[in-house]
Amino acid sequence: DDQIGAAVDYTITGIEPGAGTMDLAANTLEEYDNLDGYELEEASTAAMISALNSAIADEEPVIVTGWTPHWKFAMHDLKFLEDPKETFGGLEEIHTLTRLELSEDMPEAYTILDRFYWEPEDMEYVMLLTAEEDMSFEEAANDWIADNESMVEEWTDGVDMVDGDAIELVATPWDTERASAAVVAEVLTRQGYDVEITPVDPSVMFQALATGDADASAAAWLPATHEAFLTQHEGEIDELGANLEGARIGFVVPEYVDIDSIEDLEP
Ligand code: PBE
Repeated sequence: DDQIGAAVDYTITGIEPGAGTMDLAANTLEEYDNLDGYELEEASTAAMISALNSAIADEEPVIVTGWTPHWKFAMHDLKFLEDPKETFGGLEEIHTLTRLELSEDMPEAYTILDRFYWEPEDMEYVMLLTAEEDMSFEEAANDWIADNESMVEEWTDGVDMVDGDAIELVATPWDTERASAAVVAEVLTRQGYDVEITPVDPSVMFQALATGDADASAAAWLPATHEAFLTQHEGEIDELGANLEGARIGFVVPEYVDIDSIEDLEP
């Protein structure tokens, strides 16, 4: 079908303007000549989901900025549009970061944060419990931990208990990061920490770690989504590597939309 662009009014439905995804989407519109005249609409994740839901209810085309892991892929048949110019970076990982001194100040927490690693299915499980079973992220995290005690034991193996030390996690406000923050917070709480989670925009998250205002985060999407923020704070943040591999961001459409690539969108 060559009428997708006209049918969506040459509009891509975006999310919160502070998301890394929005910067990469804006760059995508610039890099693909066929997207001249398309607009990226700033919205919220909730508005993006409802645009997706109502388009799917009517079997109409819709193009959104999307990412996986996310429960929207469990609820609907969706696909990423291929991105031959890789303006969305290809395969993404989610990384753990801490402030520079954390390894010395809180070696117990640091070791656990450094070991924290799970699979997209694990994160999806926690997210789905909140989206479909109406659980809080804390309840869902506890549910996941109960099913995965052996994994948690690997992260905490040989680590000393602490006595109520305060630790502040920063996380971005999307479900992916609410899920990982809730699991990390629960594991650290069991280790004796007094954990606070502060939800902030990506730019604030990187800044808080660079200045030492916050201790740690499991919410950095790399190498592409948050690359600009990491580069901005080069040498000011301890980067502990991936806690999840196989993430992805990009333009997402319902499966029935009859194109496969960003390049198939008619100007
Ligand atoms: N996201 C979800 C965020 C990070 C987590 C992909 C929407 C973003 O900054 O784009």
